[in-house]
Amino acid sequence: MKRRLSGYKLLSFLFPILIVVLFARCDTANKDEIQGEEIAILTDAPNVPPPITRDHPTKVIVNLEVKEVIRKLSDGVEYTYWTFGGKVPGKFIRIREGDQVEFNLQNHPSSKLPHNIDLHAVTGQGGGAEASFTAPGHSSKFSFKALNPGLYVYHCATAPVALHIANGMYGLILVEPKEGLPKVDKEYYVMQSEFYTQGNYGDPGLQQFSMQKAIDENPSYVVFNGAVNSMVGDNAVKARKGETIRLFLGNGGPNLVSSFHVIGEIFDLVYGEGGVVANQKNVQTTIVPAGGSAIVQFKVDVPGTFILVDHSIFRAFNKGAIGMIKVAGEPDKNIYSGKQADEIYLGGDSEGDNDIRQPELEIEPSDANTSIENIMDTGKQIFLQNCASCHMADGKGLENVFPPLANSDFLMKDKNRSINIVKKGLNGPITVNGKQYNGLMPPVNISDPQISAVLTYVRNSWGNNGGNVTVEEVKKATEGK
Ligand code: HEC
Ligand SMILES: [Cu+2]
Repeated sequence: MKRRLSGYKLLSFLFPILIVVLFARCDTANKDEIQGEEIAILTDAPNVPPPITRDHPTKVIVNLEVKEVIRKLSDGVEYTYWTFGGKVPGKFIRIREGDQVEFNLQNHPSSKLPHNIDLHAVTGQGGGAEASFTAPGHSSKFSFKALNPGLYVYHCATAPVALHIANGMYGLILVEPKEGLPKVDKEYYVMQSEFYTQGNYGDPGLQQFSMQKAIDENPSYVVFNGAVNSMVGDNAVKARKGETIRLFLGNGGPNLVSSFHVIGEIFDLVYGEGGVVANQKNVQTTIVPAGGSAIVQFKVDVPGTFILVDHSIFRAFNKGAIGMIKVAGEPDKNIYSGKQADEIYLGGDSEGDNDIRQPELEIEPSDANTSIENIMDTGKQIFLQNCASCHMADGKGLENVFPPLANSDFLMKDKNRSINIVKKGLNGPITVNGKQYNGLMPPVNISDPQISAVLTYVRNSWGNNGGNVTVEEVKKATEGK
């Protein structure tokens, strides 16, 4: 009797524990089991689908449509893009670690070619490439389990692979870790890539692909989000002072590695190569490999326009790799004062140093009776030594920075004004050939005969037709000014 009772007691004591343990086990099992299903929200750059708040994996259905479209590459320049979702880069896909993804790749009937998709997030043959090979007017289905969290590139892998990528077939898929990413205020999608066109940067019209330039890795365009200026001016992404921004960075290549930098900001955190561990703090420039990614996070402490660049810097100013983040809010003069003074600085401590800015060769036009050929020749040398570093040797200037002197309506309109510009410098907004410039040209420290020669050269070169500028005219124009 005593024994039976104690056995019963033991059972009644253990039973609730058993139940709890069973339930707990069920519960953890459920958290790793696929529950329900949903259709993935896909977004065009620079937008990112909302963070995932689920605490369990689900079946996610991704419907992605391949389309070949003609779109703007730059002002007056078009290109036939091959796209995942109608734009370059392709749609941003956001899923959760452990999700079971049903992937439907649809190739629009208007396509000329078959396409497929290789997602770097996929564990399996070709990242899905063979399974998703799809002829125009067809749709393919395959499934994968998102085993590894991280930010991954996807791209077309149909032969010739390099051509499909060069024409715009890439995008990003984020596999959020189970525990999610830390909360931030703004998330944006920025993908760099290059375009290899028959024409040079800015050559108008519908541009054809150049195989030779692609093989030489010499792109005409390096851009963020598929086109020049797609993140500039009204297309800039926005934030408010005090907010924390996360950028999901991708690089579609096909060839170049990006040295990604934001002018006037420091990345508080970098998740190198798109992994899920922030592995570095306080970074100025981060690498985004071709076919790879990175995540950067930073708080914006002051208002302003922060320029995104590939710090391989000719790509930024000459090939299009520029974007903008516009941060609104009240300035904080403690963190950044803005310009506090602009004073005359003569350099050195004695008069003797003042000839530093003189041309190395003293080129003086000899006599008033020299031939026009002679003056043009002298003027050209003065130009190359004093002006070409900004206005370029061919007088074409630099887009948005240095106005052209070649065919310049502004230059030719007013001879006296052009003399004064060389002598006194120029700043403030001007319009040259319909384009706005707002820069600063310092006074050029040359003699009156030199000004007369250089302006005679400039006003009679590269399509300008303006007669000569005499020394007398230079003297008169600057008198009393
Ligand atoms: C340090 C760069 C720099 C140098 C050197 C320079 N310029 Fe300029 N120049 C500029 C900038 C910038 C502007 C536009 C200023 C503005 O936006 O107000 C300009 C404007 C001009 C303009 C009027 C705009 C136009 O396109 O017609 C003329 C003319 C001109 N420069 C001539 C010259 C000549 C001639 C020399 C050499 C003797 C020279 N510049 C040297 C930067 C420079
Ligand atoms: Cu393709």
